[in-house]
Amino acid sequence: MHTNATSATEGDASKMPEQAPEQAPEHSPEQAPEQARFERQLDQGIPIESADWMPAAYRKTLIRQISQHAHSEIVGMLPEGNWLTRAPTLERKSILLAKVQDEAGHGLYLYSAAETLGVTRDAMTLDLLARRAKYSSIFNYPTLSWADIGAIGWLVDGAAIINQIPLCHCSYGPYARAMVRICKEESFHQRQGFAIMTVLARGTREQQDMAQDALNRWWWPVLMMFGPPDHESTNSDQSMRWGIKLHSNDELRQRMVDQTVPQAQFLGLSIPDEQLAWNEARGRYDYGAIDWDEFRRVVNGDGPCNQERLAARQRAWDEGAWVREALEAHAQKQATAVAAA
Ligand code: FAQ
Repeated sequence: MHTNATSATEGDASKMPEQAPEQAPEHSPEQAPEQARFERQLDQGIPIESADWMPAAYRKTLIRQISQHAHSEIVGMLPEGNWLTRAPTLERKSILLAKVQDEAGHGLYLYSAAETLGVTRDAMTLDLLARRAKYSSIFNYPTLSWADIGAIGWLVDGAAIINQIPLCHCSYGPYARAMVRICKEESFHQRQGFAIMTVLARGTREQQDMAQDALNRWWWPVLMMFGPPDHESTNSDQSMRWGIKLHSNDELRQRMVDQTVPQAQFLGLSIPDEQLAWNEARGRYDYGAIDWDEFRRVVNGDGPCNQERLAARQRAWDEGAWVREALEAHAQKQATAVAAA
C-alpha cells in the first residue's frame, strides 16, 4: 500500500496554483479585494473557475467532495460488475455493460474536475487506498440476486439524481458542468433499474419475492446515502454558504422518500418501514428511524464489503502500474523529440 504519497485533501503544494497555497490563512489583508470578488461571484451566481482566486478552505472542501464522488462512481462499478456475466439475457447484459461503463466515465469526468483544483488523480487514488478519502457507504453492500441490479438502478441511481441535479448549479464551474452530463446518464440508469423491477414485479411469485427482498435490503442503506442527519452534518453549513451544497441532507432524503413511495406502490412492492405514513399537514411522508450506528460502522470500514471493495481498487492500481509507467515513458520521449526539434 502506497501510504507515503502526498494526500490530495492535504494538498500537494507543488501542484497548487500560486494564488491559493493550501496552507495559507483564509485570506491575508492584501487578498481582501480577491475575497470580496469571490463573495460577489457567489452572490451573483457567477461560477468560480479554476483560474479564479478562491479561499484555500473552499478549494480543500471541493477536492474532498469531488474526489469522494469520483471514488464512489468507480467503486460503484463493482457491485454491478458482479452481475455482468450472469445477466439473464443478452439485451440485459449489454445494457448493464453500458451502465457500468458510464459509471467509469463519470469517475473520469469527476477526477478531471478535481484536477482543475491542483491535485493529481494519483494522489486522489492513493488517498482512497490509504483510507484517507471516503466513497459512498452504499457500495459496501453486496449484490445477492439479479433483482439487486434493478434495485440499484431504481433506488441508488434515483438517490444519486436527487442529490446531483442541484449540483449542476453548484458554485464551482468545472464540477457543475461535469454534473450536467452525469445526471442525464443517471436518468437512463434509473429507468433501466425501474424497468428490471417492473418485469420482476409482474413476473412469477418467485420473481416478485426477489424484487421485494431487494427492496427490503436496499431501502435503508439508500436513505443513508444522503449523509448524516442535518444536526450531525459537519460540512453542510459551510458548504451551503459556498454553494457547493444546495440542499441539506435531510431535505434531499425526504425528497427521495416522497418520490419513491408512489413508485413502489405502482410496482406492488412494500417499503420496509412500518412507520411510513402520509402526513397531510406537511404534504410529505413521515418515515421511521434510520440506524445511524450502521451508517457509521459502514463509513468507518466495517460494512459487509468494505475490505473486498478496497482490495479490488488496490489490485487495479497495482496491475495498472505498467500502464502509468508506459505513459510516462511515452510523454518523456515526446518531450525529448520536441526539444530536439
Ligand atoms: N457515505 O458533513 P456531511 C452514485 C461523510 S454517486 C460515506 O453531511 P458532506 C452514482 C462525509 O464525507 C454517490 N461517507 O458531508 C452511482 C463527511 O466526512 P468527511 C456519491 C459519507 O460532504 C450509482 C461526514 O460523513 N455521491 O451513487 C456519506 O457535506 C450507481 C459528514 O457528512 C456523491 O458523492 C455516505 N453516504 O455531504 C454509481 C455526491 N455521507 O468527508 C454507481 C456528492 C456523508 O468530512 C452505481 N457529494 N459522509 O470526512 C455530496 O453531495 C456530499 O458529499 C454528501 C455528504 C451528501 C454525500
